[in-house]
Amino acid sequence: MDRDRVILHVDMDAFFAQAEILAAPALRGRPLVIGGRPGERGVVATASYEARVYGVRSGMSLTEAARRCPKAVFLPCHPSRYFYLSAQIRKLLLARTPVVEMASIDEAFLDPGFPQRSLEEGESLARAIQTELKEKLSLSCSIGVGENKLIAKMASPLGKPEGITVLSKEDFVLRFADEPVIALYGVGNETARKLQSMGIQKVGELSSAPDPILRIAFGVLGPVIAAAARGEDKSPVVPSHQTPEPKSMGHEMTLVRDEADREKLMRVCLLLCDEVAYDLRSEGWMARTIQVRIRGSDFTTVGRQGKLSEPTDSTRMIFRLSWRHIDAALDRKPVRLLGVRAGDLVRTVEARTMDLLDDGRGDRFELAADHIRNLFGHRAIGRASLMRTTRA
Ligand code: TTP
Ligand code: MG
Repeated sequence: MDRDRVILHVDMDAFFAQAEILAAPALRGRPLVIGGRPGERGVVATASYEARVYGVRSGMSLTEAARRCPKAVFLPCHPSRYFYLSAQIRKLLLARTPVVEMASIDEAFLDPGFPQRSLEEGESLARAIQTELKEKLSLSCSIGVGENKLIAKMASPLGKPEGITVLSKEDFVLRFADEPVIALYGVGNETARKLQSMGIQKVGELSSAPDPILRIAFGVLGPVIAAAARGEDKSPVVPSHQTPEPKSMGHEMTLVRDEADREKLMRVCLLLCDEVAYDLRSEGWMARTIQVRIRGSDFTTVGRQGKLSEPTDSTRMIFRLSWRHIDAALDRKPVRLLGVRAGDLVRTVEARTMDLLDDGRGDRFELAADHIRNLFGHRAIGRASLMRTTRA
């Protein structure tokens, strides 16, 4: 068989929902909607397959999801859990094959570099990976196997959930010929509209469209889109670079005016701690030490460091220690810059059990605030006491 490569595309099934089930196993088998509570303004991040039966989909409003499936359990997102699991998945895949490209938080392309380039070999590797993810991480996934990234990526959803789909190029052409062009990986709304205006509706029609016409409409990309419609794709699996683990996370703020007012400085400190704690929570870290930096109007800089009583990602705890050190270092001189840095980091899941929901009210507020920030942007929410602080 004249085949260049065998590529696998691994994609977790209802990823955020599975992560929530790991944190609270009693949820298994129930219709779950992840993204927030029914009355909230946000949208569904994902739904378990039990909820999808009722027509609940990613991107749908929470209100619509509640209408379609009133008995579903609605949960907010917990990004630190998902980042942590994603790193575990990556580690497991890297142990199986050297070239792993994490394409998003829950999907990866693998290039096992098989010398025989047989799809059968790809299928048995897929089966081994699926079993290992289930046994070691209790996660189910679906895997597409094909001779390039395009085919593997378009094959993996076909068997969801818990499926393995192997497609040869010939299978691919047959399977997608009658699908609308938007079904083709890489073709977005804009391209699809343009193709439609040219009378090209289906993948099959695109595969035989003349290159010169496509070139006029899409430039050099024209022939590439047509090749994709024929199941051709030469793009390599690019190993995701291992982002080095951070040693610390910090924020600094130069004040609009040099400031001596203690209450205003306290608000700036709270804002900085809120940002540091948000970063920690988003990436799944807890800090064991805090460093603060205070620069006076005369540019003299003082640094202080303190140890937290236990690892934390809580704004409240980080603020308490940071402010104690900043306050002790203030000497009536106007301040030009404040900085807060969290150090000696430890992974959240190693620092405490997975269930963050059962924590105190303060933490619950912080998780809810993180969720709103993720949906509406970083400046969408703050503590009431921060509202009057302006950023330099
Ligand atoms: P997907 O892999 O697209 O979806 P999924 O894993 O939930 O379900 P499946 O693959 O079985 O169809 O996305 C991975 C995660 O990304 C998903 O669990 C939640 C998140 N996500 C959003 O937050 N918003 C979205 O619109 C989508 C599509 C996903
Ligand atoms: Mg998925």
